[in-house]
Amino acid sequence: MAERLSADARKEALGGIPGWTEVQGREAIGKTFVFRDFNEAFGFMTRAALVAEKMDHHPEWRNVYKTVEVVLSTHDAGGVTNLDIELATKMNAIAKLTQ
Ligand code: HBI
Repeated sequence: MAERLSADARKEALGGIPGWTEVQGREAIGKTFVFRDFNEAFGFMTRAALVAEKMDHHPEWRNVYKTVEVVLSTHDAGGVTNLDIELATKMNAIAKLTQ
């Protein structure tokens, strides 16, 4: 089971994933992706969903038109783990391909 990251480790990890920040009021990280249109936004979600399923690690996300708000935390660990950092990294890579 993935280990919960300490506040310092979380801050350190955030340095390596551009655009991701701590979520206020809970141990989670978040990022809002903005795409050209809904088609691009949903394409991102489709690809990210397949990656998440393969990892067995799933995002909390909300899509409004061309915007996708993502929050990541590891529910089983009660905080942020390396799985969240890994999925965030992969989401950044997918977003680059679809923007
Ligand atoms: N996704 N974000 C997140 N956090 C979890 O703890 C988690 C998950 N997806 C699947 C999953 N846990 C399974 O391991 C458990 O539901 C068994």
